[in-house]
Amino acid sequence: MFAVHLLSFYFSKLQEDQIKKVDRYLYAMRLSDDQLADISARFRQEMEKGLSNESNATAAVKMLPTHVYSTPDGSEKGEFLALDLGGSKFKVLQVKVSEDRKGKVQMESETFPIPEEFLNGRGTELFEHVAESLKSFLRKHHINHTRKALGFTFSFPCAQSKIDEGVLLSWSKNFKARGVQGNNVVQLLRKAIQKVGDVDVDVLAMVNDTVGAMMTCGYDDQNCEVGVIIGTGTNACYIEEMRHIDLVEGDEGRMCINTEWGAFGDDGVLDDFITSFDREIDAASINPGKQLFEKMVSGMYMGELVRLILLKMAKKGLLFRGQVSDALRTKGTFQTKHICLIEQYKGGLENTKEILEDLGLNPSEDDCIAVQHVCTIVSFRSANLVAAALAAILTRIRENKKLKTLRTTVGVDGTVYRTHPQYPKRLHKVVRHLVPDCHVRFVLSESGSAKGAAMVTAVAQRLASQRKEIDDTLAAFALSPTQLQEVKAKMRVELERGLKKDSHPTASVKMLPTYVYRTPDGTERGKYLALDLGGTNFRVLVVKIRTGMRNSVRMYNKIYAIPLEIMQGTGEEYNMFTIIILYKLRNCISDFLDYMGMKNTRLPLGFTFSFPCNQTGIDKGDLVCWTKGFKATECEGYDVVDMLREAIKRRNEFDLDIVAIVNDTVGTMMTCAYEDPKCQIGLIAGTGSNVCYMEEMKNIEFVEGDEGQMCVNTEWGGFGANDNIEDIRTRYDREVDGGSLNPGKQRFEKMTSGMYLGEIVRRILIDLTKHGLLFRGRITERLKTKGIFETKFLSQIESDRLALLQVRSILQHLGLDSTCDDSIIVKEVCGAVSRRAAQLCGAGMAAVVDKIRENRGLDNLEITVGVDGTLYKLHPHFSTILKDTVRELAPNCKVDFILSEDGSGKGAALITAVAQQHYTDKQEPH
Ligand code: 0WK
Ligand code: 0WK
Ligand code: BGC
Ligand code: BGC
Repeated sequence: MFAVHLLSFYFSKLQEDQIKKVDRYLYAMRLSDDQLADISARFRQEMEKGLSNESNATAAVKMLPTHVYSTPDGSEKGEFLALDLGGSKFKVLQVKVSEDRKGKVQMESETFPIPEEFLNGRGTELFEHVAESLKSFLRKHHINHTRKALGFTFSFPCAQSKIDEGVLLSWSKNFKARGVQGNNVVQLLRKAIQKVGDVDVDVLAMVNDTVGAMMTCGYDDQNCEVGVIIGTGTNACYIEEMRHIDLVEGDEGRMCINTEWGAFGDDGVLDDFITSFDREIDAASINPGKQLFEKMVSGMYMGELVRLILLKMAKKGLLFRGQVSDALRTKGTFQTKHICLIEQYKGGLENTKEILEDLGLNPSEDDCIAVQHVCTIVSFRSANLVAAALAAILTRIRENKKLKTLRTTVGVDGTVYRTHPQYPKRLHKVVRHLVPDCHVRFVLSESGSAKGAAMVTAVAQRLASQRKEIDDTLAAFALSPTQLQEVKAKMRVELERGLKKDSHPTASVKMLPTYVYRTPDGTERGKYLALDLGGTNFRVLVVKIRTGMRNSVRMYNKIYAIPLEIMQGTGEEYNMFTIIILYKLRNCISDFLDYMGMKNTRLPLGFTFSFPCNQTGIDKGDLVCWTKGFKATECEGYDVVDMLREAIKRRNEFDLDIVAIVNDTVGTMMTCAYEDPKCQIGLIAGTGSNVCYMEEMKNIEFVEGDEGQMCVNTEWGGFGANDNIEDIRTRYDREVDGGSLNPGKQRFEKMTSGMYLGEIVRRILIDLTKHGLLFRGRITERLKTKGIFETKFLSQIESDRLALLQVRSILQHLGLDSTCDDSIIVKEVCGAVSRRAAQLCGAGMAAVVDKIRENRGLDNLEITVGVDGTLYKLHPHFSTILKDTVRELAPNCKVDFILSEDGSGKGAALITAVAQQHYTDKQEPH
C-alpha cells in the first residue's frame, strides 16, 4: 500500500514539474480573474460600438440584427424543411412541429458532405450542391409533393434587413467560395434551387446557427434568450431591446442580435492577450487579421494551436527531447478532437501517448503529462474567453431589464462544447464566477439549430401569411397609374356632362354656377362681415379691404363649434338657422361691434356656405343636399340666403345685408387669388372634398351668355353617383357609405375627405382584427365605435417624426391595446387610405387643369390652385402625393398650390366687394 502512495506521490511530483514547465511556457495563456473581467469589460464596449449607428461601421463586433423578435411561444406549428450549413456538418432536415407542445417536434435529417472544391470554388456551385442535396433528401424522404416552407441556417456573418435576406459580410472558418461575399445568400440559394429544378420550397427565413440554437432551446425553455456556438467556429446571439438597436427602426419590443463575437479583437483591443501562437495561427489562416477571438477559442483552431505549441516546445527541447516529426510540422495533423481525447479523465494520458505516436513522436510519460497540460491550458483559455464574453452579454441583459439578479437560460451547441469532456463544466463555472448576479441555466441544443430554424420559419410563415392578407386587403387601395388615368378621364367626362345643358340635371358632378365672374384685381375695398359655415368650425369674421393687392386686408374672427344636435336637427321648420345664427351670429356680431365701437353699422355680408347650392345669382342659392355631418331637415331645396334673412328678421336685433353666398372652394380661390393672380382654382381637402375653377361662360351651357368666365363649383364629391367608379370602390368604402348620413351620395368625397378616411381605416382595422392579424384578434367595444378613429389620427400616426411608441399611445388613447407589430400595421393601413385619397384628388385635379388648358387652346398651362382644409394642411403626406399625382397625370400643366392662410372668409368678403361693385356699376348708368 505504502508503495502505491509513494508511486502516486512520485508520479504527482513528476506531473507537477511538467505542469509547472508548461505553465511557465504558456503563462500568457493562463488568464487571471482580473484579466477575464477586463476582457469582459472590453467586450461590453465592443457590443455598444456595434449597436450604435455612429460606430457600427468601424466596430469589430458587428452586432447584426436578425429580425427574430421573440423566442418560440408555442403557437408555431406545421411541417418545415431546414438546411443547416456552416458548421462541421451540412444537414438537410424535415421538421414537424405539432400544435400541442406535448406532441413535441419530429425531425428527419441527413448529413451531406461538402467537397473541398465547393468550399473554395465558385459560390454558385456551392449553392447548387446544397440545392442538389436538398433535392435528393426530398426524393429519398418522398416529400416533394407539396410546397414546403424552408428555414436556412447559414452560420456566417450576414447583414439582414429582413428575415428572408442575408448579405454575407465575410466568410469564416474553412469557407471561401467566390462570388458570395456582399451578396444575398438567400437569393443565391433560391436561384440554385430554381436551377436544380423540381424542388418545391419557399425559403422563408435565414438564421445564424446561434439563433437556431437559441430558438431550439427556447422551444422547451421560455427563459432562453442567449444562443452560443462553440464548435468549428464560435459565436453568440442574445435578445436585445429594440431601443438599443440603432440599425433597425422602432424602439418597441426586442430583437435577437447575432453578436459575431468571433471578430472580437480584430480592431486590436485584445492585442495584449494575443500570443505569438495565435499570431501564427492567424497568419496561416484563410482570413488573416479576421476572427481573432474565434481563432483563440474555436474547434477549427484549438488543435492547431496545440500543435504549434508542441512544435515550439519540442524545438526548444522542452518536449520529446527536442525530437520533431514531419506530422508535428504539418498543419492540421493535431485536431481539436485529439484534445478532447487527451483531456479525458479516464485514459487521457493513454490517448495522449497514442496520438503523439500517431504523429510519429516517441513521447515519454512526462511528455504526455506536459502535452495533456498544454491541451488543458489551450482549451481552458478557450472556455475562459467564452465565459468572459458571455458574462458581458448576461450583464447587459440584466441591466437592460434593470434587474438585480438575472435568471436566464443559455442554449449552447457546437462540437467543442458537445465533445470536450471538461469544457461545459469549466465554462459554467467561470461564468458563474464572473457574474454571480446572473443565475444561468445552460441547455445543450439537443437537435441542433434546425428545430430553431423551423420555429423561426413558422413565425416567418405566420407573418408572411399575415403580410399577404394585409397586402391583399390594402391592394384594393393601391391605385395603378392606369387606374388613376381612368379616374382622370372619367372625371373629365363628368365635368363635361355637368356643363352640358341636357346632361347637367342628371350629372353626378353638379358643376354649379357661382356667379363669380373674375378673381380679385386689387380694386376691391371696404369693410365686410363674413360667415364661414360648413367646415370643421363655424367662423364669423369682419374683413377690412384697402385697395392695392398685398397685405391690405385686415380680418378679425371668432370660431364657434356647431353642436351635433344642431347639425342634424329635426322637427319644426327653419329651426337650424334660427337657433345657430341668432345666438352665435348675434352674440358674435354684437360682441364684435361692441368691441369695435361700431354697434349700429349695417355691413354687407358674404356667406361662405360649404354645401352644394343651386345658385341663380350671387346672393341666391338653393341647398341641393346636405353633405358631411349636416342633416338638418326641411332645408334642402330652399334658398339658403332667404332662410338666413328670415331667421335674422325674426329676432330683429340687428340687420344684415347679405350680398353674396359663396362655396368654400370659391372663397378659398378668391382668398388665394388676392395674393397670386394666376390662382383660378379653389380646392378644399378637409372635412369634405371639392374643387371650383374659372370656366369659360361659353362652356356653361345652362347659364346665359358666352362672354368671359365664371367660376364653377364642381361639387366633385358627387363623382361616382352613376356607378362609374365602382371598380375602385372597396367594400370598406361601401360599408362607410352605408353607415353615413347620406348613403349612395358623395361617393368620391367618401373616398377622399377627412370626414370619412378615419372611418375607412377603422373598418379595415376591424376586418384585420377579425382575421387575427391585429390586436391579438380582439375587437374591443372602442374599435366597434363609429367615428372614434378621427382623420386627425391618420395625420398624427403617419407623421414620420412619430416613433411607433407614439402610434401606440394614440391607439392606447383610443382604448386599443396594441403591440409594436400592430402599430406598424395600423400605420400602413392609414398610409394606404390617405395615399389613395390624395391620388384620387390628384386625378380629379389633373382633369380640371387639363380642361382649363384645352379651354384656352394651350399646349402648356401655368396655373395656381388655392387650397384649404385640415386634411391638406395637417396630413404629413397628403399634399405631396396630390401634387405628384397632378404632375404625372397632367404633364402639360405646371400647377402651383398655395395654402389659404386666412380661410375662405376673406374670399367671401372679396366676392362681396366685387358683387357690390358689380351691383353699383349696374345702378349708375355710365
Ligand atoms: C450544430 C448546429 C449547427 C451549428 C453547429 C456548430 O445544428 O447549426 O453550426 O452545431 O457546431 P460545429 O458543427 O461547427 O461544431
Ligand atoms: C377653412 C375655410 C372653410 C372651409 C374649411 C374646410 O375657411 O371655408 O370649409 O377650411 O376645411 P375643414 O375645416 O373642413 O377641414
Ligand atoms: C461565424 C458565425 C457562426 C459561428 C459558429 C463563425 O465563424 O462567423 O456566424 O455563428 O462561426 O458556427
Ligand atoms: C360640399 C362642398 C364643399 C366641400 C368642402 C362638400 O361636402 O358638398 O360644397 O365645398 O364639402 O367643404
